[in-house]
Amino acid sequence: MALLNILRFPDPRLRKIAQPIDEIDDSIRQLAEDMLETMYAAPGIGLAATQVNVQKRLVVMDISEEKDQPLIFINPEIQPIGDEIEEMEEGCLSVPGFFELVKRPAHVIIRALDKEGKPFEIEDQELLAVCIQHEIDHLDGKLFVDYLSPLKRQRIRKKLEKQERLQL
Ligand code: GNR
Ligand code: NI
Repeated sequence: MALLNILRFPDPRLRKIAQPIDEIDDSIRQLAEDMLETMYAAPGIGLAATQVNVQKRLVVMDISEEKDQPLIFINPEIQPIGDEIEEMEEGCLSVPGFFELVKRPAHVIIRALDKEGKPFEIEDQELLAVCIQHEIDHLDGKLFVDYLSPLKRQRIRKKLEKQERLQL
C-alpha cells in the first residue's frame, strides 16, 4: 500500500485525458488499492486516477458513513436519466479548501468494469450521481471550477498559486 501525491489546480497535468484500460491486471488492482488508501487518508469520497498523475480511466469512491464500502470503477460511463437537474455543493481534493454549488443531471446510470473486469451497472441519484460525474470529469481533464464564473475560478486559482508559493 502507498499514499499517492494528489495534484492541485491549476496543475496542467489535471487537464490530460485519461485512456481506457484494456487489461485489468494486478498493477491496476494495486493502483486502485493505493488510490483508495489515498482517498481515505485525505479524506475524500472519491478519487480519479488523473488526480494522482495516472492517465487511466480508473475511479475509486466510498460515499458510506462508515467508510467501509469501497467502490472501484474501471472505464466508467454515465448516461443521464430524465432531465432533472440538481444543484449540490462540491469540493475537490485537487482544489483544497473551496466549496461551490454546481448543477448536474440528478439521476444517472453508471456502467463500468469491476476489478475482475466484469461489467456492472448502477442506477443512482444524489451523492453517488454527483460524485461519479465529478470523477468522470477528472478523467476528461475537467474540474468543478470550470462550471464557475471566470471571476470565481480566477480567485481560486490565485489563492491556490499563492499557497503553492508559500510551501516552496
Ligand atoms: O471528497 C470529495 N467530496 C465531494 C463532495 C461533493 C462533490 C464531489 C466530491 S468529490 C471529492 C473528492 C474528489 O476530489 N474527487 O475527485
Ligand atoms: Ni475532484
